Formats: sequence, structure tokens, C-alpha cells
Amino acid sequence: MQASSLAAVSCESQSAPVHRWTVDEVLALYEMPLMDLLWRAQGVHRQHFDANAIQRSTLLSVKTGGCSEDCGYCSQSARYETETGRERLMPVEEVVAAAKAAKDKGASRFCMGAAWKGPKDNDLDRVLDMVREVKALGMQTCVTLGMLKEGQAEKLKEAGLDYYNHNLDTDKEFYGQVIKSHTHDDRLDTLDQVRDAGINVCSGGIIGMGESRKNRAALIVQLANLPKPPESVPINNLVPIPGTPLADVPRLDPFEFVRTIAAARIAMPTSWVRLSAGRQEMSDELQAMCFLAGANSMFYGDFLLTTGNPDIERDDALFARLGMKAI
Ligand code: SAM
Ligand code: DTB
Ligand code: SF4
Repeated sequence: MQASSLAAVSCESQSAPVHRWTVDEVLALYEMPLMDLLWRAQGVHRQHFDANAIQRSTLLSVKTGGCSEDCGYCSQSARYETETGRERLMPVEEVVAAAKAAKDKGASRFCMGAAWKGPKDNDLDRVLDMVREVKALGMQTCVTLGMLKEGQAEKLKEAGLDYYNHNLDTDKEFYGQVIKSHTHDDRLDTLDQVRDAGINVCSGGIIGMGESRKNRAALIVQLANLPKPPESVPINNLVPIPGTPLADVPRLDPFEFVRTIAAARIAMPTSWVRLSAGRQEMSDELQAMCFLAGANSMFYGDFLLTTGNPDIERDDALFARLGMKAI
């Protein structure tokens, strides 16, 4: 690792970034020869993390389908005819049983997702019980419930919530081409509420929706330049869902996905970068390249929300082959 390339990225304390990234700077990372980019990202990664350890979260869809929003990639929007059915908010006991099973299999965090524009207060009460009980199992807790109203983030914090997932999803400039029922600024507003309540922010995006490389670089900049970079940054590869407007978008070059992981790692050196949706379609070799690029977190378990994930046996075998350990 060259000292000069480290200097460009290491001027950050744990709490406040002093370097404000520009789109041109992140585009320049994307344009590096891939081997140079991987070398630099791995150097940054090793300054802050154990390069052989991966954090594992298990997802559960606690309320599925029928969402009012029009996100063009989503199987759960009520506006598109997809194969995803509609299910009511799950009973707390069933959620806790799923969390226990995930813990027994080795997940350290349990992430509960709901297909809402945002939670109604009475629905939130049941989610608060889920958070309390999952936390009591000794797991880290995460929820993704859509946009929050005033006071809801504080209630989640009191219940013991560790992380709130709310993705910026794509560049502000491209956002309106994928989602019209709410705005990028609405997403930022919820992130402010989460951060102000003292909950860790989990926010990232989706790659491969037809956006340009510049849009991808701008998304990384918008995440890195938040008042504080998100503690956790999921990078999703679009899972094309038949029936949605993005069902037939041409597939992205996998190396562009790797470059996005590397750019996220370099721009957000102390954040957990999660290799998220799209892993089922990736070879083991491609995933290993994502770890080399600085990904150090993943979803673990046979399902994401409504689509599949590599089965646990495949992931366990991959960890063994790569000599990686779970945290
Ligand atoms: N309704 C809440 C929201 O929008 O924040 C929570 C659930 S929503 C399904 C959570 C995230 O899943 C989205 O922000 C998006 O990043 C990701 N996601 C949804 N569908 C996806 C797909 N087909 N491929 C990749 N990522 C997807
Ligand atoms: C995130 O960034 N990815 C996860 C989690 N946060 C909630 C969801 C991925 C969903 C993939 C499509 C599906 O299974 O419906
Ligand atoms: Fe609803 Fe979230 Fe899907 Fe958008 S991404 S349609 S808000 S569940």
C-alpha cells in the first residue's frame, strides 16, 4: 500500500469525516485499473478491520407485500403484478422463533423488514415488542420499516434497536426515474431522525438499475458525505423481479459491482460494507473478489425478504474454503 494513496482516505476520525468526497474523486476510483483499485481498497480495509472476518445478519420479512409505494425494483409494491403475496404483520412469537433459529445457525444480527411506506403507531407497538424480545436473545437488532414519523425513532431506540436500515438506493439525480411516490429528501429526513435518536444508521443502495457510472459514484458520495457516514452500508445488486418496471434491465458487468464495493470501502473506511442482494447469482470467486474489495458483512440465511439467498451450507463451505470467520 502506498502512503500517498492512504493519505487521500485516512483523514477521518471515527465520528466526523473531515474529507468531503466529490463525484469526480469517486469516479476517478472507478476508473482505476481494477487491480490497483482492489489493492487500495484492501489497504484501507486492513487499517480498520480484520480482513478475514465477516459480520452476518439474517433477514426476515415480518410484513410482506401490498406496499403503497412504487419503487420500480420491488416485488412488494401493490402497483405491480408480481408473484409476491400479501401477508399481515407476523405475530411476535413467530418472529422470535425465527430469530432464535438464526442465532443458533450463527447470525449475530436479526433484521426485520416490513413492506410499508412507514409504520402506523399501532403496528409500531408490535414491532417494538419484536425488538425487545430479539434483543433479549442476545442478538443485535435491525428493522427496516420505511419512513418514520416524529417520535417513532425514539421509541425504537428505547426498545433496544441497534440499527435502522433505510437505503438512499440510488443517486438523487436518478431517483425519480425509479421511484415517484416519495423523494430522496424524504429518505434523508428519516435518516436524520434515526441518527438523532442515537440508532446506528444502515443505508446503502442498489446497483444495476440502468443508472450510469456517474450515478453510482454520486450515490457513494451522498452516503459518505452524510453528517456521519452510515455505520453499515448495504450494496445490493438488482434482483430482477418479473412484473416490475425493472424486470428486464440489462445485467451489470460483475466487475462494476466489485468496483462499487471498493469505492464504498475507500470512501467510508470505518463502515461495515455489506454484500447484499444478488449473491445467489454470484459465483464463489466473484464473492471472494467482493471481500477483497472490502465487503465485510453479508445476509446469511436461505431467504432475503421475498427472494432467495445462497443456502447456509454453501456459505459455510465458502467461509471454510476462504479461511474466513463469522462475527
Ligand atoms: N419498505 C422499506 C423501505 O423501502 O425502506 C423496507 C423494505 S425495502 C424492501 C428494503 C430495501 O430492499 C430497499 O431499499 C432496496 O434497497 C432493497 N431491495 C428491494 N427490492 C430489491 C431488489 N429487487 N433487488 C435488490 N434490492 C432490493
Ligand atoms: C438491504 O439493503 N437489502 C435487504 C435489506 N436491506 C432489507 C433487502 C434485499 C431485498 C431483495 C429483494 C427481496 O428479497 O425482496
Ligand atoms: Fe414499499 Fe420498501 Fe418495496 Fe418501496 S422498497 S415498494 S417502500 S417495500
